[in-house]
Amino acid sequence: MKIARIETILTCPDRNYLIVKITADSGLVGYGDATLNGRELAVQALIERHLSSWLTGWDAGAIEKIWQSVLRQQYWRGGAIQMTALSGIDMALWDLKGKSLHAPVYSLLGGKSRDRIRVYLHAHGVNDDSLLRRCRELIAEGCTAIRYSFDTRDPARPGVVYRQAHQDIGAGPRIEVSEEDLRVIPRWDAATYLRDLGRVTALLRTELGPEVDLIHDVHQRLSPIMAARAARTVEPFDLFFLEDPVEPLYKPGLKIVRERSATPIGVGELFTTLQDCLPALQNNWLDYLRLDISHAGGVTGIVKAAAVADACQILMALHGPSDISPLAHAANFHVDTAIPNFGIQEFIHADPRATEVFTAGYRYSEGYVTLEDLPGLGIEVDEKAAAGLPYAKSFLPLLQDKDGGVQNW
Ligand code: KDG
Ligand code: MG
Repeated sequence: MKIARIETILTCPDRNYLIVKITADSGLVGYGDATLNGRELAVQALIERHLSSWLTGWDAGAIEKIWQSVLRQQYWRGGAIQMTALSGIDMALWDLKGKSLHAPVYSLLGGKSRDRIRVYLHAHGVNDDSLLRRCRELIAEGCTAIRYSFDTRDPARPGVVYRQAHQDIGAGPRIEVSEEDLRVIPRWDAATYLRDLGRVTALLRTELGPEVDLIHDVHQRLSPIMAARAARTVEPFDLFFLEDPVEPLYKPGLKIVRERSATPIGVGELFTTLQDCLPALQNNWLDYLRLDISHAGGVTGIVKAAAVADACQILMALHGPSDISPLAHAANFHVDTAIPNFGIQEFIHADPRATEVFTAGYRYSEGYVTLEDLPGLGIEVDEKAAAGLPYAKSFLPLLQDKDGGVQNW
């Protein structure tokens, strides 16, 4: 089975997704997700203008060889744009292989380690009451793990609140902004946030009881010592994990957090290679590795990283935000089904418009996702519907401190 064509489909069923479509000489088609939120056009150009004609004619079944070739031929190692292109191609090749063998991808990865996948959902509140209400709604429908977020008051400007960018579908504005809105940079204050974090976490634990697993994403904003304080502050309230407490490019920052608190730590959505993860894995500076399957080498890259994490007794909690398509969510679930060291999976329900483009290859019910037993990744793409929903330029936001200094959003 040879690669006859590699194409991309850029579509916006409510948010932008870049789909890789690989057609084999037999006519069989495989789909992958190469979405890099806010940089979709760069990845599309890389695939269409640098990679697709070169890879035409290759043996579509030789996934590892293609993976290594794309990685090494570019010479300029790693980086989110290149690794996203590789991830989308890899995912489409696994989809194609599964379809050609009439086998779900998980069965090609060693088969089922589990029958269903435990997921966590997002709850955002603009105030304590609305957050509690949202958490209770999720719990009532069977959810057992919740990632909570909240808005933070601006102490320098009475009445002004930093509206935390979040992904709780239906609970307000999404994380992406227009170019115009990107010029208005919100302000955020670390000390106020830390106080809120302690208060809100205590409230949730008291009101929701000991059973529900709680997760909070710091989104890389704190200095190592402030992050250590955050981890200690939430320690009595028994978090499932505290996510991205520090800037992940500087990995020893995690050591400072680790040495000062027993709050479990989840990190990894900004790592694009196994080598990025190694210092944190080898030193056990984290408990949950949260790689993104569309940015860290696709199914091939994630399975390799999971094996190394397993050797270090670290569990996988793959990134499953709103900005990956149902194809990448499905790829996550196939890996989650097969690997031994599964911890939990982040999950966001697709916007109803996405269901016009992607068929459903998995089902969510009461805190768990179950894969349908379909060949490949199990998701089909309605290309006509995708073409009717064209790309809409959007950006990830920016944040500044009280004094105007640039901050991670
Ligand atoms: O595009 C950026 C999002 O993927 C990211 O902000 C989501 O941090 C995130 C998470 O944990 O889901
Ligand atoms: Mg995150």
